Amino acid sequence: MKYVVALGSNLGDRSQILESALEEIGNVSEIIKVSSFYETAPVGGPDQPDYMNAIVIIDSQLSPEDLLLSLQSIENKAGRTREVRWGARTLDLDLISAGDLKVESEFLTLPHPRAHERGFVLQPWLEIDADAEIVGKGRISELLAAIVG
Ligand code: A4P
Ligand code: MG
Repeated sequence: MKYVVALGSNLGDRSQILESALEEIGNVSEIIKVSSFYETAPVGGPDQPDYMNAIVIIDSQLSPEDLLLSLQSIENKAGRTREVRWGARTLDLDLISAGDLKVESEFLTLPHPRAHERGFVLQPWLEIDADAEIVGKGRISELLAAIVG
Protein backbone atom coordinates (compact mmCIF):
# COMPACT_ATOMS: atom_id res chain seq x y z
CA MET A 1 0.00 0.00 0.00
CA LYS A 2 1.19 3.49 -0.86
CA TYR A 3 1.26 5.87 2.10
CA VAL A 4 1.94 9.58 2.49
CA VAL A 5 3.76 10.50 5.71
CA ALA A 6 4.45 14.03 7.02
CA LEU A 7 7.59 14.78 9.02
CA GLY A 8 8.00 17.77 11.33
CA SER A 9 10.58 18.96 13.84
CA ASN A 10 11.00 22.22 15.72
CA LEU A 11 13.47 21.32 18.47
CA GLY A 12 17.15 20.40 18.18
CA ASP A 13 19.00 19.84 14.91
CA ARG A 14 15.82 19.74 12.85
CA SER A 15 17.28 18.68 9.49
CA GLN A 16 19.41 15.96 11.06
CA ILE A 17 16.36 14.69 12.97
CA LEU A 18 14.36 14.49 9.73
CA GLU A 19 17.25 12.72 7.94
CA SER A 20 17.49 10.12 10.72
CA ALA A 21 13.72 9.63 10.69
CA LEU A 22 13.79 9.02 6.93
CA GLU A 23 16.50 6.43 7.42
CA GLU A 24 14.39 4.67 10.06
CA ILE A 25 11.28 4.81 7.87
CA GLY A 26 13.39 3.27 5.08
CA ASN A 27 14.15 0.35 7.38
CA VAL A 28 10.47 -0.62 7.64
CA SER A 29 9.20 0.33 4.18
CA GLU A 30 10.28 1.22 0.66
CA ILE A 31 10.83 4.94 0.15
CA ILE A 32 9.39 6.10 -3.17
CA LYS A 33 9.91 9.86 -3.00
CA VAL A 34 11.08 12.48 -0.49
CA SER A 35 10.32 16.21 -0.71
CA SER A 36 12.72 19.03 0.05
CA PHE A 37 12.81 20.26 3.64
CA TYR A 38 10.68 23.37 4.20
CA GLU A 39 11.13 25.85 7.04
CA THR A 40 7.63 26.87 8.16
CA ALA A 41 6.05 29.14 10.76
CA PRO A 42 4.23 27.20 13.52
CA VAL A 43 0.48 26.74 13.04
CA GLY A 44 -1.64 26.58 16.21
CA GLY A 45 -0.48 25.67 19.69
CA PRO A 46 1.59 27.81 22.05
CA ASP A 47 4.38 30.19 20.99
CA GLN A 48 7.10 27.89 19.61
CA PRO A 49 10.07 27.80 17.21
CA ASP A 50 9.74 27.44 13.42
CA TYR A 51 9.40 23.92 12.04
CA MET A 52 11.28 21.95 9.45
CA ASN A 53 8.70 19.96 7.49
CA ALA A 54 8.86 17.36 4.73
CA ILE A 55 6.73 14.70 3.05
CA VAL A 56 7.73 11.17 2.15
CA ILE A 57 5.79 8.74 -0.04
CA ILE A 58 6.40 5.12 0.88
CA ASP A 59 5.30 1.66 -0.13
CA SER A 60 4.67 -0.57 2.89
CA GLN A 61 3.25 -4.01 3.59
CA LEU A 62 2.17 -2.83 7.04
CA SER A 63 -1.48 -2.13 7.81
CA PRO A 64 -2.24 1.56 8.55
CA GLU A 65 -2.49 0.77 12.29
CA ASP A 66 0.84 -1.07 12.33
CA LEU A 67 2.50 1.65 10.29
CA LEU A 68 1.27 4.26 12.79
CA LEU A 69 2.72 2.21 15.67
CA SER A 70 5.99 1.94 13.82
CA LEU A 71 6.05 5.73 13.19
CA GLN A 72 5.32 6.36 16.88
CA SER A 73 8.23 4.18 17.94
CA ILE A 74 10.49 6.20 15.62
CA GLU A 75 9.15 9.40 17.27
CA ASN A 76 9.88 7.98 20.70
CA LYS A 77 13.43 7.06 19.73
CA ALA A 78 13.96 10.68 18.66
CA GLY A 79 13.15 11.71 22.24
CA ARG A 80 9.60 12.82 21.55
CA THR A 81 7.60 13.67 24.63
CA ARG A 82 3.92 14.60 24.71
CA GLU A 83 3.26 17.32 27.28
CA VAL A 84 1.35 19.85 25.25
CA ARG A 85 -0.88 19.11 22.30
CA TRP A 86 0.43 20.98 19.24
CA GLY A 87 3.47 22.01 21.31
CA ALA A 88 7.12 21.97 20.25
CA ARG A 89 8.54 18.55 19.38
CA THR A 90 11.77 16.94 18.26
CA LEU A 91 9.88 14.76 15.80
CA ASP A 92 6.28 14.45 14.65
CA LEU A 93 5.37 11.76 12.13
CA ASP A 94 1.79 11.92 10.88
CA LEU A 95 0.10 9.49 8.57
CA ILE A 96 -1.56 11.71 5.96
CA SER A 97 -3.21 9.28 3.56
CA ALA A 98 -3.32 5.71 2.32
CA GLY A 99 -4.67 6.05 -1.20
CA ASP A 100 -8.45 6.33 -1.08
CA LEU A 101 -8.72 4.49 2.21
CA LYS A 102 -10.86 6.04 4.96
CA VAL A 103 -10.27 5.08 8.60
CA GLU A 104 -12.04 6.38 11.70
CA SER A 105 -10.83 4.69 14.87
CA GLU A 106 -9.84 5.82 18.33
CA PHE A 107 -6.16 5.85 17.34
CA LEU A 108 -6.18 6.64 13.66
CA THR A 109 -8.05 8.92 11.29
CA LEU A 110 -7.36 8.72 7.56
CA PRO A 111 -7.01 10.90 5.64
CA HIS A 112 -5.41 13.04 8.37
CA PRO A 113 -8.23 15.39 9.51
CA ARG A 114 -6.20 18.61 9.22
CA ALA A 115 -3.90 17.83 6.25
CA HIS A 116 -6.14 19.54 3.68
CA GLU A 117 -5.84 22.93 5.40
CA ARG A 118 -2.11 22.89 6.15
CA GLY A 119 0.39 24.50 3.83
CA PHE A 120 3.27 22.76 5.59
CA VAL A 121 1.78 19.42 4.41
CA LEU A 122 0.35 20.41 1.01
CA GLN A 123 3.36 22.37 -0.30
CA PRO A 124 6.01 19.62 0.07
CA TRP A 125 3.49 16.98 -1.05
CA LEU A 126 2.69 18.95 -4.22
CA GLU A 127 6.43 19.10 -4.98
CA ILE A 128 6.67 15.29 -5.24
CA ASP A 129 3.16 14.39 -6.49
CA ALA A 130 1.54 17.20 -8.46
CA ASP A 131 -1.64 15.19 -9.21
CA ALA A 132 -2.29 13.96 -5.67
CA GLU A 133 -5.75 14.11 -4.14
CA ILE A 134 -7.11 13.81 -0.62
CA VAL A 135 -10.13 11.55 -0.75
CA GLY A 136 -13.25 13.59 0.04
CA LYS A 137 -11.35 16.92 -0.10
CA GLY A 138 -10.00 17.25 -3.64
CA ARG A 139 -6.75 17.90 -5.47
CA ILE A 140 -3.94 19.13 -3.28
CA SER A 141 -2.99 21.80 -5.84
CA GLU A 142 -6.46 23.34 -5.41
CA LEU A 143 -6.47 22.90 -1.63
CA LEU A 144 -3.13 24.71 -1.43
CA ALA A 145 -4.32 27.50 -3.72
CA ALA A 146 -7.36 27.97 -1.45
CA ILE A 147 -5.12 28.52 1.60
CA VAL A 148 -2.57 30.87 0.07
CA GLY A 149 -5.45 32.69 -1.60
N1 A4P B 1 -3.87 10.01 15.27
C1 A4P B 1 -5.06 9.88 14.65
N2 A4P B 1 -4.94 9.91 13.32
C2 A4P B 1 -3.62 10.05 13.06
C3 A4P B 1 -2.87 10.14 11.84
N3 A4P B 1 -3.48 10.10 10.63
N4 A4P B 1 -1.52 10.29 11.94
C4 A4P B 1 -3.67 10.03 16.73
C5 A4P B 1 -0.92 10.35 13.16
N5 A4P B 1 -1.57 10.27 14.37
C6 A4P B 1 -2.91 10.12 14.29
O1 A4P B 1 -0.90 12.66 17.93
C7 A4P B 1 -2.03 12.52 18.78
C8 A4P B 1 -2.80 11.24 18.42
O2 A4P B 1 -3.35 11.35 17.11
C9 A4P B 1 -1.95 10.01 18.37
O3 A4P B 1 -1.97 9.34 19.60
C10 A4P B 1 -2.58 9.15 17.27
O4 A4P B 1 -3.16 7.96 17.77
P1 A4P B 1 0.47 13.10 18.53
O5 A4P B 1 1.46 13.04 17.41
O6 A4P B 1 0.73 12.35 19.77
O7 A4P B 1 0.19 14.60 19.02
P2 A4P B 1 0.29 15.93 18.20
O8 A4P B 1 1.20 15.79 17.03
O9 A4P B 1 0.56 17.05 19.16
O10 A4P B 1 -1.15 16.08 17.73
P3 A4P B 1 -1.55 16.08 16.30
O11 A4P B 1 -3.05 16.04 16.31
O12 A4P B 1 -0.83 15.06 15.45
O13 A4P B 1 -1.04 17.50 15.90
P4 A4P B 1 -0.99 17.99 14.48
O14 A4P B 1 -2.37 18.35 14.07
O15 A4P B 1 -0.21 17.10 13.62
O16 A4P B 1 -0.22 19.34 14.69
N6 A4P B 1 3.14 23.89 12.42
C11 A4P B 1 4.06 23.71 11.44
N7 A4P B 1 4.51 24.76 10.74
N8 A4P B 1 4.55 22.46 11.17
C12 A4P B 1 4.12 21.34 11.86
O17 A4P B 1 4.60 20.24 11.56
N9 A4P B 1 2.62 20.46 13.56
C13 A4P B 1 1.68 20.59 14.47
C14 A4P B 1 1.10 19.38 15.09
C15 A4P B 1 1.17 21.92 14.85
N10 A4P B 1 1.74 23.01 14.07
C16 A4P B 1 2.67 22.81 13.13
C17 A4P B 1 3.13 21.50 12.87
MG1 MG C 1 1.31 13.97 15.36
